[in-house]
Amino acid sequence: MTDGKTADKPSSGLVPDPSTLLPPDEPIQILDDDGRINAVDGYPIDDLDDEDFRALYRHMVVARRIDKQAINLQRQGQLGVYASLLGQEAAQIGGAYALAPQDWVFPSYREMGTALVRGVNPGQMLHQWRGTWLSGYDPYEFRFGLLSIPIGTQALHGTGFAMAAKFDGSDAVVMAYFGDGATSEGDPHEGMNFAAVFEAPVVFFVQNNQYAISTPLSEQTKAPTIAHKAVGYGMPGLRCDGNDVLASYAVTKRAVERARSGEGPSLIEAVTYRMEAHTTADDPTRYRSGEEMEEWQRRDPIARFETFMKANGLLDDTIKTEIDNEVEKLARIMREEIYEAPHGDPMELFEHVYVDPGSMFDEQREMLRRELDAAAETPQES
Ligand SMILES: Cc1ncc(C[n+]2csc(CCOP(=O)(O)OP(=O)(O)O)c2C)c(N)n1
Ligand SMILES: [Mg+2]
Repeated sequence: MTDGKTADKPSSGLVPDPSTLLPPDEPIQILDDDGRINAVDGYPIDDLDDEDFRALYRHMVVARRIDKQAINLQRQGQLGVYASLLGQEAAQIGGAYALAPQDWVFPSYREMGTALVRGVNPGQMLHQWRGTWLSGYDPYEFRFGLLSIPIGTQALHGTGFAMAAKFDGSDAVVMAYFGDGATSEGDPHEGMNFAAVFEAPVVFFVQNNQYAISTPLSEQTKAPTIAHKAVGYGMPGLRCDGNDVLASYAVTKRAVERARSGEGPSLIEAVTYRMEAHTTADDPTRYRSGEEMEEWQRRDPIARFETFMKANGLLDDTIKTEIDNEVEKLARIMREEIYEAPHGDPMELFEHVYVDPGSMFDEQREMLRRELDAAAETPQES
């Protein structure tokens, strides 16, 4: 290995000029609030044609409606819990649309929209929320890793995978998704640092939805923006209006192309808002105001894109029927998968954790077994 960029050396040794890494003053926006396209230098979308616009719209609307179905399944007692993507459709769909089939996604738990773009069966995704098993799909089939519930761990998985892809000479790019809250955790820090040093082909896609459960962004970080954190790692910080599907696409495409051409990782901050509760177990009225919700409702990602679609004659009955049919099909698949699925055995928690479990682990296992036995003997209220 002689070019200094390959496996035997971590990096090219080039130290970037920090001013080239800074995010733009304002998040990149291509589709304005009135649904008009304003071209932005360095973020072209001329590779998108009418079919792509239709596909982006269809994915967003289907994601929203499927998400609602998942919430309903939880309310019916079919799922233990579920984390909604409502409000984050543009960030997820636009970002994922910039990926190539050979690329890999390492998702957080909120990535139903990203999963749909990758072709994952949403019914199989729900097994993790039901507790049947870790997932129902084959990650290798869709190049979509398992949903990561521990915050930010997938940043490490993504970086490791990207480093391995580079060592193998593959042209695959990895997208690791996490939230604003996760940027305060150690795992994303280590993942981003390693990725920068090893010039790994990974894009860190942060959906800044303004909250980590009840903790607002203002209590999460003193950084000017999340994208500014990239400078400290030596990678570009990009920032987009995450409620603008075209900006999410163009900004991600730029980062993906950079990674694929061997120039290393980037950090994207997609500025968006979680319109639903954190999960079905949360009550957001306890920590955010109705005015704030209304303010973000006005920036609804689907409404804005719909204005663009209508203005350009792209929204006809054919696409509406296509969407209705797809939603009906996916909702049926979700119900069929989940209604018949067994509940997982809680004792499986202890399997596949340690090669050599140790005594404390054994004690915990026995404690849970005793609790389950006691619960089984206690008559249930009907
Ligand atoms: C390591 C770890 N610590 C704490 C939690 C509990 N927890 C679940 S979600 C969450 C907030 C995450 O917020 P953010 O990263 O902004 O993602 P969002 O849920 O907003 O998409 C926390 C603290 C966890 N799952 N894992
Ligand atoms: Mg968040």
